[in-house]
Amino acid sequence: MYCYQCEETVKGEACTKTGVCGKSDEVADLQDQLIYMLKGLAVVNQKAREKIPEDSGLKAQILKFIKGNQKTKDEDLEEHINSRFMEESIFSTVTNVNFSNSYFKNQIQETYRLREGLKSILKESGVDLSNLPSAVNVKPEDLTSTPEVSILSTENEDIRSLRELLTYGIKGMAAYAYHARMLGCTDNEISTFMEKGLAATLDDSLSSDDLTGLVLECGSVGVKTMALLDEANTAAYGHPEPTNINIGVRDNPGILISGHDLKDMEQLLKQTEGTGVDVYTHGEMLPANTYPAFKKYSHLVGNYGGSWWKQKEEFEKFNGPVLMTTNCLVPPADSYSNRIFTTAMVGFEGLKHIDEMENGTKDFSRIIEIAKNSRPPEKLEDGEITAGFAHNAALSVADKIVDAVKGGQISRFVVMAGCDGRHKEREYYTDFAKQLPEDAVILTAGCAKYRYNKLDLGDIGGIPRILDAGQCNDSYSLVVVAQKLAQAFDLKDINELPVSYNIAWYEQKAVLVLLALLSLGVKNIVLGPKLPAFVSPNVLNVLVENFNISANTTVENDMKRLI
Ligand code: FSO
Ligand code: SF4
Repeated sequence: MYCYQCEETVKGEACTKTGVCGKSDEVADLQDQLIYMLKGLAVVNQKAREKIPEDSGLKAQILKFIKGNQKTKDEDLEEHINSRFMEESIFSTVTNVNFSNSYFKNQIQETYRLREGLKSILKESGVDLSNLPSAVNVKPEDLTSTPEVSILSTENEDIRSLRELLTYGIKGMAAYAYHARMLGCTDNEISTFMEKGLAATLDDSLSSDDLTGLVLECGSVGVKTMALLDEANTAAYGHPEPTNINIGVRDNPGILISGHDLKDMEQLLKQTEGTGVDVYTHGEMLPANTYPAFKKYSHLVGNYGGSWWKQKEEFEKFNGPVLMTTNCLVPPADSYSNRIFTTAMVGFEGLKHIDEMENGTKDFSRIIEIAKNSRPPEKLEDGEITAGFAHNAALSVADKIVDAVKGGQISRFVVMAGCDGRHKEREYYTDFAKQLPEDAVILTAGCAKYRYNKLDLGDIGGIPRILDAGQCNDSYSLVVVAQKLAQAFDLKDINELPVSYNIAWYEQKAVLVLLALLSLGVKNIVLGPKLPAFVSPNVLNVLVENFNISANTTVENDMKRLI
């Protein structure tokens, strides 16, 4: 294995024996093989998209094949040629999503079947499929002896770096596009970009400049993807509202739900209503407590615990079953693994999995039955945290914010969005939040907030000093707010706002968020706790020259340069 896609990679270089995340050598290799197969499928998809407009019968033929061959639920082929399958497969390779050998073996076979089926239909229609990259023709049984599957097969370290940066951005995009799709929102531009980007990583004729252009394009399609997911979430569940979220417990048995999938949240709340079982959020599901459609359920008690990496200790104490809807799953201890359920792309050998049914819904009754016989959760803490400042709520107090800036009560906003992680060095973010001047306001999204969202930082004229927009994808909200503030202050460039960026990253969704910010022209981002291992010195230079990105240093030093 050679994996360096996340921030916690060994020695800031790569995991080569086993993953810090718990991923085995075999699963890491299978993930690389799947990504390689998907690149081949992306090339074939592109060929189909080119041909369909000039061959009306082809579309019906492909649709018939796809529907008969795999679990795609795509209705409209032209829009969604294998898109759901692609999104699911790519998403499953994101850090901490799926650890299951059998899942990846099966997905590789599915990719092969789809690819070969599409190829034979295209050949019959006279499409020339010669001179295509070998990923278009490789057989699953030959993957282990195919050198190109390995990241290291790209010898030029800058080309390798850009290919991986693009691939990881696409991984984040696939995850967000999948959640939007679950709520009925799709965009053909996103699907075609994912294919274009994956195919580009196989193309030896592309230069560093070409790939850099694609990396930035990934960021701008990333903005669209986050906007689409925002639209999907808010259309289905309303706009998040400022909410004081309970972090204590009640005496009933409970179910803990983690991850990002709000549709799973909705179904769980509906199915648990009136059963005597409470529902608590964990990690990235915390913002669900701020959506009007979920707040109306009195058995949604609040949030339990902290961010993803604390789950071993916290799931143990929760006593009831836990539903993992997306990352981040930590390989569970035996003591509680029998009450962990995975769904969607999350997988771990031996854990129980809830699949979607034919009608697109899920049956959580097995989880509810276990909950009924569980002890209530053990109390971890008491009190409340405030969240729900996505763009709609933040902009509803925009006048107040603008006045506070003009009046000097607020001197600066610091975007401290992104991720949390296991390592002690992330205490930096707690210390940074504590040491901020009292007239600075934190804008956050993602699980990074758990490093400081329980601190009592107070408010400025009724505006909380931590404005939490929601999940990592809700970083989009922060951009909307920054753009509106720039308008209110009559500034042409958002970099002229009194906003600094001190961002923490961990996995590939954060890579997409970062690329999205760069595509919007955001400069001077400080990134930590470590710079990505997959960014080569020359690629870093490009980022420094164009965007003045830098690594975080010490709290004292960064405070001076950011505030
Ligand atoms: Fe990931 Fe980061 Fe969303 Fe966290 S991007 S790690 S679990 O902030 O949030 O999925
Ligand atoms: Fe290592 Fe991160 Fe890859 Fe896991 S995802 S194997 S921790 S680099």
